[in-house]
Amino acid sequence: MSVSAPSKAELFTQLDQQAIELPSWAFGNSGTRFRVFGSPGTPRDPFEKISDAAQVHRYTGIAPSVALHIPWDKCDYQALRNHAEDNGIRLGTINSNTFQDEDYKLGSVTHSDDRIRQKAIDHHLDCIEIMGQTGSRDLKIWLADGSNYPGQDDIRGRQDRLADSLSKIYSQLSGNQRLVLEYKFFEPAFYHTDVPDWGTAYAQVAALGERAVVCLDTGHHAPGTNIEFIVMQLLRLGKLGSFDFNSRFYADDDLIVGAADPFQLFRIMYEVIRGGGYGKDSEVAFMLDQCHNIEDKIPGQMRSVLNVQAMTARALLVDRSALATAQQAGDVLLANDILMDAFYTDVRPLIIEWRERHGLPENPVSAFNDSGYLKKIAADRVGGTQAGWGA
Ligand code: RM4
Ligand code: MN
Repeated sequence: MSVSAPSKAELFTQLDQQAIELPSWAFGNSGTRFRVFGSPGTPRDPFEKISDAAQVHRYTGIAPSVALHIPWDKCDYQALRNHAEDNGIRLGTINSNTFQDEDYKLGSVTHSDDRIRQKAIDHHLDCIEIMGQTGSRDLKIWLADGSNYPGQDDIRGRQDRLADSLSKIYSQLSGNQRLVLEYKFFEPAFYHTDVPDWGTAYAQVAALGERAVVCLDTGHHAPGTNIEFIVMQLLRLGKLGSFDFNSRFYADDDLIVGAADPFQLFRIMYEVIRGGGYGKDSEVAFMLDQCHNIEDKIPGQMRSVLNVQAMTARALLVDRSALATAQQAGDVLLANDILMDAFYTDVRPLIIEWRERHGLPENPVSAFNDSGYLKKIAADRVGGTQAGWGA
């Protein structure tokens, strides 16, 4: 059955179902290989990161959870969970980290040394234990594993060891927990990466079982890649687990999502909706994976979630029944027009009305800026070490 453009009431009901998870690391100082610029009031521990993330939800209404990175966010997890709940949000995905330890120079879960491979597996088992305490559903794995020179290592042997390590990790999940494998085409390894693309991630998770799925980070593809095609294919195969949203101009730039190419974000959201990946019956998780190097972090995160909301609203407006008719008739230009018509719709007044109905400010970013929160944390958070990349 085809679906036509939703009425305003239907659109609002759909927008009510939006939930975007924030990355704890977006609130710390982070950046490029060059200078990491600090800002006053930057969190000094995971609790302060959660307080800042709660501000994003308070003003936008669509960012109810925060992803943690282990060991960056190592702390008393029960206390952190209570702190999140006291602030009206919850803890989300647990991200493992096997890219900052001396032992992992030549690989982690793919390493040929049994001791190092076991150490990397054990780290994931610790993460699963943490998930029990935080109440998290997803264990997200991104690996820096790869090689820099042809012949440096046996790329097939590494793939076999990857499969073996992942199955050991997967076997420890319980209930509705999921293993989410993220791919990235290059960096830090430059010759080959062990999980470079969606096909490899798919092959690895398909071998594990139903609760193993793929994470699509929008910054992890070669320039010109048709990302919405990958979205369609993973949804079609039932293996799209989650998104890491960000924008790129060149490599893995981790900029505000929708900043570089809002049209691409629209196309992605259209395929998500068309493929059943949006709404209460879907398990697809929508997360941000971003770094704010020169802009204020809290409003930077707000801008990101608002960009996702705006492109979701436009994608929801596509008249899918008219589109299907035009496609079936082979009317190339009309079909394209129908899609573009939704993309060109100014949804700002609609979203302002949606916010009004939820008691949210008309302009979340300026309401936050007027609240004095940034001034307050700059004054309060003195002393200690600011959290940063690797904190
Ligand atoms: C990686 C990858 C992961 C994120 C880390 C911080 O490039 O995108 O999702 O956890 O960066
Ligand atoms: Mn990512």
